[in-house]
Amino acid sequence: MEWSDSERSTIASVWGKVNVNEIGPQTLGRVLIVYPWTQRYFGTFGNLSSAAAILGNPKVADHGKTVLNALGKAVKNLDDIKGTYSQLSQLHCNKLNVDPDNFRLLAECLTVILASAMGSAFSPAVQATWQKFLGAVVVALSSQYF
Ligand code: HNI
Repeated sequence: MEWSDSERSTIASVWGKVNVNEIGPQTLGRVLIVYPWTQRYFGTFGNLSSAAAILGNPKVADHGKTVLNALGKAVKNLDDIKGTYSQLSQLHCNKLNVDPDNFRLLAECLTVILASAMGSAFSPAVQATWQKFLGAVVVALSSQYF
């Protein structure tokens, strides 16, 4: 994947506006609410019985932060996202048995949350670059499945 200087600075600038401790929990919570079948992977997380329970669940919040912190590694390694996520891809495939289609769903929910948090700063041009970035993340996380 090639990145222009302007794409690099857009991705860095979006990431600079992300508060991992807020956006992480909101994103994972959104995934679990909008796509309830994803709850099957989080059987040890306790009460996921309603939207309010999910958004108030401290394990969901903690894990949302973990996921977003891991996304930060891709932001800092744009030239080797695949290598950066090689082990994480293996883990999700072999140990966690997460269907890789779910990575796309999480990326989609993150975009919705960012659009809402950033307002007009999340312009169509910014979104286009951000989607390209998330697309590369999804491909990298899926890379060890095949
Ligand atoms: Ni994911 C664990 C990163 C998407 C289900 N996941 C992790 C860990 C990281 C991580 C980091 C902790 C690994 C470790 O313990 O060494 N996950 C990411 C990233 C994305 C992602 C960067 C997408 C951008 N994970 C998803 C999705 C699902 C998912 C979409 C399921 C719907 N992940 C899990 C599960 C675990 C997990 C389940 C284990 C959680 C636990 O603590 O039991």
